[in-house]
Amino acid sequence: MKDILTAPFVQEMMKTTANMYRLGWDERNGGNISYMLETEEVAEYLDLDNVIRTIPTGFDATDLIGKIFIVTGTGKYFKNVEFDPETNLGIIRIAKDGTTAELLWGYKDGGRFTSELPAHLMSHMTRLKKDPNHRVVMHTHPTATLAMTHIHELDDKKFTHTIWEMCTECIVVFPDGIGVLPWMVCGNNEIGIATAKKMEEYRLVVWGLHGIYGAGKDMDETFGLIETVEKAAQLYMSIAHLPHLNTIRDEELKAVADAFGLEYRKDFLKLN
Ligand code: 2HA
Ligand code: ZN
Repeated sequence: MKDILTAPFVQEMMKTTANMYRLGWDERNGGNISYMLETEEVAEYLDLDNVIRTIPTGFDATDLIGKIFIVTGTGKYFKNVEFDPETNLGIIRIAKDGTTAELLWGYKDGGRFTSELPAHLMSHMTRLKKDPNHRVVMHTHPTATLAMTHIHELDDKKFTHTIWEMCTECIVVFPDGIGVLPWMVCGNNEIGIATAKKMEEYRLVVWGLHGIYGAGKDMDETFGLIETVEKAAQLYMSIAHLPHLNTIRDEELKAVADAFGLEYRKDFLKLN
């Protein structure tokens, strides 16, 4: 059996959480990541018959029975993951009943997965139906994106349009746009259901006055989606109060999307 700490998926979780912490997005225990793994890949590092303990999830994830995830722990700090992955991360498998997680590794201090597991697993279920290559759900509190939710209307179309207008690459990176939820209580099934519903249309979901969710086929793609929104939000926050002499017009957004041959949310542009 190989050393789990050398596994690429553990290393990726360590590097990504450290990176996000240093960007200032994940203060204290803010943020959480879940990453669906291949069973054969995990079997190189862990005895899959050895369940350390079982933890109820509090909701039904029948579609994910038998699937294995590496997930950040509840109450754990991103800044600490790289120094003690076995306490701050866990590897869980969704048990045959669909409502229990079998712990295969981690949460060494008796801990458990993030309180946002409902939003994560429900989003995984939704995105897997859209894209069989989907693997990662990431939640974080990027500063400018959050700031923008204080001063901008929380509407999918309006929010996406403003972000798209900030820099040329945005419509290329997320032609499917951004879903936006109003402020809601976090950590429960209700926000999980609302997030997963938005994930039917979008790989990015902003939680008003809280943060953002991203979904993608690997860590880089998912991080890159969020990073690009955050960059645009930084631009918005630096110019929103200034006179605007130039902007990317809707015909120009269309021209970029067409040049890259992208399916984009045409209804999010004001073209007639
Ligand atoms: O895990 O970010 O939304 C802490 C959070 C909750
Ligand atoms: Zn959060």
